[in-house]
Amino acid sequence: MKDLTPRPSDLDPIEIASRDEITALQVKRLKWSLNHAYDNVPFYKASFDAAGVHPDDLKTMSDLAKFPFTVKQDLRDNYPFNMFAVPRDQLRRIHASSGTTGQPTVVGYTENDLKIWGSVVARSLRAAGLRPGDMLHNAYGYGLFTGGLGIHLGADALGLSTVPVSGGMTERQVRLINDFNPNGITVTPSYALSILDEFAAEGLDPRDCSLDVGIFGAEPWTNAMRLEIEQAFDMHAVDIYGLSEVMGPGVANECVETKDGLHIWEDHFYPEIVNPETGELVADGEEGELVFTSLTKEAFPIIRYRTRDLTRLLPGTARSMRRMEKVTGRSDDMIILRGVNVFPTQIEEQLMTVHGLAPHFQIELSRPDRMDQMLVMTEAAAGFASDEQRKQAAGDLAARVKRTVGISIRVTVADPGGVARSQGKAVRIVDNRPKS
Ligand code: DLL
Repeated sequence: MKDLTPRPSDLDPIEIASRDEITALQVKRLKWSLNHAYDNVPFYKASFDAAGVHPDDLKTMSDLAKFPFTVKQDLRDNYPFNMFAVPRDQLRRIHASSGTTGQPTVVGYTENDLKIWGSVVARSLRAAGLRPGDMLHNAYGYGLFTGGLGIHLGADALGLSTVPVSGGMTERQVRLINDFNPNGITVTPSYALSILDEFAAEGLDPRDCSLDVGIFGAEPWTNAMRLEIEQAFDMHAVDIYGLSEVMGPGVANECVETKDGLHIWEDHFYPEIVNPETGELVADGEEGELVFTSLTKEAFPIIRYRTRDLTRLLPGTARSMRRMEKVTGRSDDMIILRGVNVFPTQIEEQLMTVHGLAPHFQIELSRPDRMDQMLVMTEAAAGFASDEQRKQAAGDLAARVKRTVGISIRVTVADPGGVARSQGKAVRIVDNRPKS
């Protein structure tokens, strides 16, 4: 793999500034952001007042813990535009979550917000090893989803030439990669695997293609999956994180030279980790739920937003800004199986080590006889089609999960291509348990 380490002189000075400088900037910006939210969004005025706090109470960053949380339901209750802090004519863009689980969440951006979004995505793409003049194959979906257009903004800001291919039409993805020779690809890790399958189906070796780096996010994926993708394409694979409520992609990104977790662009997004049950702050290094406060957003300031994503904060390495460990999963995706907490990423981690299984899977939950059961639906890797080989692989996966996670599961191994694919975020859990 190519050495893609960016030159220090190419970085934004704040990326390698001292912690004192970063904190001073954060305090200044946080004061502005709290006042901006309080003065312009009735929801924040009411919630701060109810908690007995005022933006003037913030003297240091630790005072932020006195302020109330914001949760997804608050955004739904204020559908579509009541969380916005600027008049409608100041808006330049609207995005929204898919809303498959209820009322969609709508977010907005001013011109300045778009500029900042472009700058943090540019920083992310540069951290991944891309440089001005490179070509980017952008296979995140374009539309209300922030992935496609958010990455596009950053690619423009960095000076890349973008192929705005969006998700889907997998044969065309492969053709364009082979014909255009892009340096990088941005795509969900699960859809990257579908693209990989298409290379194989066409008898092409993905290691021969031009890609030097893939920038994967929008859903959880493991280091085991990183290795699989890196080896298959002979390219670097780095993690990009973000959420619409906080901005979109580019809230945090891994550096290609270290690949040790995602540096949070703390000059714009302030992270905290709380205990998901009690809401109490936990120290850096401890696992918990990630909470974000925007420091510079105009149209849609967000204060102490409970992301439901589970991770921990770590000190900076390649940059001064703190890192978040790869997200284990969302608290909503945590399965409690006969008392044991399980995340789909734990199944993925084991699956990747089993010989003869392809890296695709879906988890089906059911409750026969009032006992929860987990069925992991996998598929055979090409060349592992015999009944004997499949039986062995299924048994191997069940044994590994039993040993490492501590639960008994059933495993099916379908023909290659037998597990449902997505063109964006993978659907990992199919919950057939009766609704209580
Ligand atoms: O998924 C933004 C995005 C687009 C990020 C492209 C990265 C690349 P939403 O649709 O609002 O926004 O979904 C946000 O997706 O709270 C996480 O649960 C999950 N997520 C995003 N990035 C990662 C990641 C975009 N790198 C939700 N690892 C978040 C794990 C991720 N989960």
